[in-house]
Amino acid sequence: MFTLTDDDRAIRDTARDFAAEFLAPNAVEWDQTKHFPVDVLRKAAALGMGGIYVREDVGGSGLRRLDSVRIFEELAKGCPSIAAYISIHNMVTWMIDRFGNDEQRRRWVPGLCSMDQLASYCLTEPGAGSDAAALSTRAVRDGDEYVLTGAKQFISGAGTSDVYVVMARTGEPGPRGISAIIVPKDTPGLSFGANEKKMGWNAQPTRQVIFDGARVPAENLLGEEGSGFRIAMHGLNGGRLNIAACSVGGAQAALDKTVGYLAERKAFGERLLDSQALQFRLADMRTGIEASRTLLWRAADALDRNADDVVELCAMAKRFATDACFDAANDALQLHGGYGYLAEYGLEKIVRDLRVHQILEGTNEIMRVVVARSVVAA
Ligand code: FAD
Ligand code: 2MC
Repeated sequence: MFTLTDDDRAIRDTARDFAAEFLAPNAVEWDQTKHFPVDVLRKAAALGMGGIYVREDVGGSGLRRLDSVRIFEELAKGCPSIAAYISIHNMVTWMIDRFGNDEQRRRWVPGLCSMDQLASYCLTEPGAGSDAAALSTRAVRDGDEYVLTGAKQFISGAGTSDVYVVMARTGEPGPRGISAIIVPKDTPGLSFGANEKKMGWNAQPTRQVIFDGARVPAENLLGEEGSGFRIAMHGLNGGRLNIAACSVGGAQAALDKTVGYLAERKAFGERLLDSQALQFRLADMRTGIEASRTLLWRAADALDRNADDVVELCAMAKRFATDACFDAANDALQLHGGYGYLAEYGLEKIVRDLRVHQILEGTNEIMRVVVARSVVAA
């Protein structure tokens, strides 16, 4: 797992080169102008990054989760916000590939793999975030259609995305009354809230998704009625790893910038890089990032093998990496002094982008809930 083959390196380097050429030079500007670069997303898809762990017969790259976390680390070195959107898109695309029937796979997945169509994941509601199984958006069967009513909150890509996988209640209260339904953007009765004003993740839109009697064909049901919560959670296991990988990439980029900066900057008659106090800070940052990467690869390997402890390993990796890498990025800002606080140095953007990784795809408190359950049950 820790010795990369030539193929592993080629996959990683493709993402690294793409990020260096198309993401890094534009990241600060996209953040400031709130620009969502759909054309650049499609370039990433042309390199196989629209359906990384999706099967090849429908246009996917057929790679492993281990490849995926390495790819997202590299993409996030260029821009954590864009990397994270691509990770959400991959999560949804995989859910349709994994849980869809043949017809659904053939209809939806190729356009998602090429990113001609973009995807959003709709679980959170204004009244149900961490307690996702309490969601109240309804999907009522009416002949050969479902009629959806309710609202989803904080949906990444919403308004731009073409395909929405929506977790909605079709039955009893609790997780077993929830179904996953594919809702296309042009569905009558579907609308979007304003683009939220956010601390970070500004290069991608976040909006409410509102269903007012939105009708979709019953054939858009993913899996069985009542299996939607489990489908959503299976998607999130890999999603949590990819978000954690985005934190690793952001923090590594911040550390690399810091070493370069301290080598140039002089104070008290020496290069700041020669100060042992600051070298110790760099050592701790590097250790936090490396420990995150190591746990992440271990969890990705468990997901590839469908290991018994995969759920808690994904939660551990998400919690640990997003905390440790936020701290490392924040330290990087500190070591840049006042310049770290200026937008043009790119540090404060990384800190703002990484902050939300401690909140979304399951807050880090919820990750502790998941891990604690496995400890207590053991
Ligand atoms: P709450 O659930 O209200 O939690 C509030 C606080 O209480 C948190 O600190 C939480 O950890 C803590 N808490 C809650 N329950 C417990 C407990 N049992 N034990 C200990 N602490 C607890 N959702 C989607 O479905 N799709 C998306 O694309 C998406 N994108 C997002 C993008 C952004 C920028 C943001 C900010 C959010 C996004 N989300 C998305 C929503 C995100 O997943 C939720 O914000 C998150 O799950 C937390 O839900 P909440 O905000 O309702 O907080
Ligand atoms: N993987 C696979 N299955 C899972 C699972 C996981 N990670 N977590 C739960 N399940 C299954 C579980 O096995 C059970 O199955 P069954 O019905 O066969 O027994 C079912 O799902 C219900 O699980 P629980 O009984 O554990 O449900 P509970 O209501 O206690 O909630 C909790 C579990 C808190 C872990 C879940 O609600 C949760 O993950 N909350 C956080 C919500 C979240 O992550 N939101 C992210 C939104 S997306 C986002 O932010 C983006 C940026 C895209």
